[in-house]
Amino acid sequence: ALPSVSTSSASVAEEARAILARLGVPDSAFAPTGRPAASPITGEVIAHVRETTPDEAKAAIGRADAAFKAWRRIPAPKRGEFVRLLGEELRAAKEDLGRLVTLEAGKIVSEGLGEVQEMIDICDFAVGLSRQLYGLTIATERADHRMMETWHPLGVCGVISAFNFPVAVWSWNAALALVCGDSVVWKPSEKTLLTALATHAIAERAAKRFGGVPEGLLEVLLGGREIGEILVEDHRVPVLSATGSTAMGRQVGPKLAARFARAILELGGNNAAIVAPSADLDLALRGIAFAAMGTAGQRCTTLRRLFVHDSVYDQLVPRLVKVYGSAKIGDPRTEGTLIGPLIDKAAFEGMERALDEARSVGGTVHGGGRYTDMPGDGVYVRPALVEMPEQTGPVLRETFAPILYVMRYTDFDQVIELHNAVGAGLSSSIFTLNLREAETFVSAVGSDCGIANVNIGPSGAEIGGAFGGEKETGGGRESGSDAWKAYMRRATNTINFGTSLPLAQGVKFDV
Ligand code: UN1
Repeated sequence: ALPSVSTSSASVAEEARAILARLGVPDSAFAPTGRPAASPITGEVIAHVRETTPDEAKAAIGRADAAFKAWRRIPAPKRGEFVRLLGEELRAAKEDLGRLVTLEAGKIVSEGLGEVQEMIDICDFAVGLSRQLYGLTIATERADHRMMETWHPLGVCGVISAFNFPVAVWSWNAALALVCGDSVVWKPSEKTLLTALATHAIAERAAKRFGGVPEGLLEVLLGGREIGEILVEDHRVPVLSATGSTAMGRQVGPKLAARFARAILELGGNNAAIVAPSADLDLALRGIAFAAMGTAGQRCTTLRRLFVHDSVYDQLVPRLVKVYGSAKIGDPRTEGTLIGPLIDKAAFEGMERALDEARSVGGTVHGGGRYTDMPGDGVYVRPALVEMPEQTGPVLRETFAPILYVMRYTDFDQVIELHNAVGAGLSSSIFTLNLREAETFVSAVGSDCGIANVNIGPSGAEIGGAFGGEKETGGGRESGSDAWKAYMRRATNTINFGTSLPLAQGVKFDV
């Protein structure tokens, strides 16, 4: 059970517990022997969460499978009504849930709220979509025939999500899956169990208001990797969306392929921006600062590589170094803070390793290192800007921390090649006022990423577009555009309303 809450001078843990109680997370979710859920702000343990056992996980998938069989019979616009209620409940809970994201994941307040707004946005999108799950009517070569395609619900949709967007990623998948007629089994990051419990409680409220939601439509599995593996391996889960590192994707992808399940993989990014000679440098500076330092460098869309044209390098980079030196680091609850804590000590160690390696291959490091001016055991770092002689060593991989590698360039074609010469292919951007450069960057011969922007940074996408990337990013697409198709199965139907049986391709088979 949750210890009682005193509201005066609330610590992180006390405030989080008060929110959990307000959002209706039941006492049964907690147990003294459970997994400790800590806040990266101070390192305090907020609560001990009861983990899901393997047997419970299998039972939950079974319930979800049964729920799917009932849910698929509900007309899609009615399913949309459930998602509309979910959006309403999220609106009502926005302050609390956003705050809990801050307390459990360490995001600054406006980013915590922004994450919940993203959940609301995808619900709105999905409600409209629930009346637009269009198939085609196709011209047929046979007389008195009609050919069409129909989109049907697919089954249980598994969702494995990461700590850095602890609630939004679930919603991108769940809102679409639900209107598509699927049930959803969610395995959140073991680092953000509390926001998952809170989200589940909010969804339960929407379910109660809707009435008649089949039991098991939304399930949550809490635990470590073993629990995720159960979801990956269970043949009753025909589609699985997994967000995390490329290393995780390499494990999960083949297992899904082996049982012919559909994979929606959202893996690592090594996102770059190009600053061209004509760039609006004030705008570029702000775009770069948010994309590289926001969320303490822990977005999959974080800007990690910056190519600056030789002719503007000495104007831009010293200004950037100054911004890096003055960006406010600290408690993400405090107004004015731009950079909150890293999720844990391992993240800091990864950052240190990358910076050491950068130095060893000729990089000049500005900033970096632990920021120790903080009470408690949170892991705070100074963001690092590293001037690199070339794209080599740690620049070629994703380190989930606020490190920006900066390189000079002179030739546009060459910089496009360098831009694309990394494993990941998630997001990208160019700052330029030159039409040819801008259009080339977003053309077939430009950026090879799933997201390519002009005069804004690579992060902070809205939900209307399909989100995801190519190459080692895994190829999955979530959220907007036609990403919904991954959550459904397509049937092609040919209907003969005539009295003869013409065969396609003119084949004769007279018996
Ligand atoms: C992630 O970091 O996992 O585009 C997703 C963005 C956010 C999503 C990031 N809308 O930065």
